[in-house]
Amino acid sequence: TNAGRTSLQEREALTTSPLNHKIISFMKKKSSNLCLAIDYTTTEQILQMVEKAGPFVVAIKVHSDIITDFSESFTQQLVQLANNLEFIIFDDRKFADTGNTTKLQLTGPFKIAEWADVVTTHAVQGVDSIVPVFREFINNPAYRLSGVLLIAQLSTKGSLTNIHEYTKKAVQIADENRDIVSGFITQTRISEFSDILNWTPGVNLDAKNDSTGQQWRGVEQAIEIQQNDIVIVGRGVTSSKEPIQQLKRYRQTAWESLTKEENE
Ligand code: 5IU
Repeated sequence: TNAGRTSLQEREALTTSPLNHKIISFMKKKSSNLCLAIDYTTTEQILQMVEKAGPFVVAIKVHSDIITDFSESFTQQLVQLANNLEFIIFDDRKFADTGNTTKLQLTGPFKIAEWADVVTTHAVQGVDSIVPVFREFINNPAYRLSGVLLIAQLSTKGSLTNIHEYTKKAVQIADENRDIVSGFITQTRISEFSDILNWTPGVNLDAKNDSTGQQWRGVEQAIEIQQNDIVIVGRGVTSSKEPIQQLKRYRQTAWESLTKEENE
């Protein structure tokens, strides 16, 4: 059941993050709590999918470092689509290095901070290598970057984030820095603060695992039982023969799960 879930309205009132305000407004407007993970490797494939999928999602997630023909023209087109179709751009870069290296990676050849609304970071490098670095970019209006998602739990089999103390420390970093940490990547809701959104990968309605450690579960488990807010779906949509049909199915299922109690 959704007992104890904070409604979107309450969250909107609680959050001071401009990024989360934007996301919640997209959620309400589109009746969607879906993020599409597009792990295609060419800009043409990605942009074609974004054009079709954009209206149904609140975020598009890419991995800039798997795109074989990455270019500035690609990110310009992506930003234009995001502005027109109203979704946020999420680069799943998973920073994990010293603060200085992270800074160089955010501005390096991919210029991530200029076009991504949000990026992921691990917590393993410690608070001082994360918070001041991201704060500098997020508070600078020259950059599009406006929030960071802290990886508290991975979806993969045998993940070391399952060591309880690790997740607890990650949550502490987020809880104390909610001006920049706008969300978690997590499997289950782990923070008491309702203004931090819980984004969850590892969702597939038709398969349980791949051959390289990924573990999937359904939407009901992810949203109603584990109390996440935003579903990240990849191959369930992108490997399908009818991706947009599947996308609509995930959107509908995930939104019904999220709003169940509010509608009852
Ligand atoms: N992703 C995960 N699990 C994690 C993290 C990131 O699956 O713990 I952190 C990414 C990997 C992929 C997407 O880009 O989310 C999920 O796609 P599939 O639904 O195709 O597995």
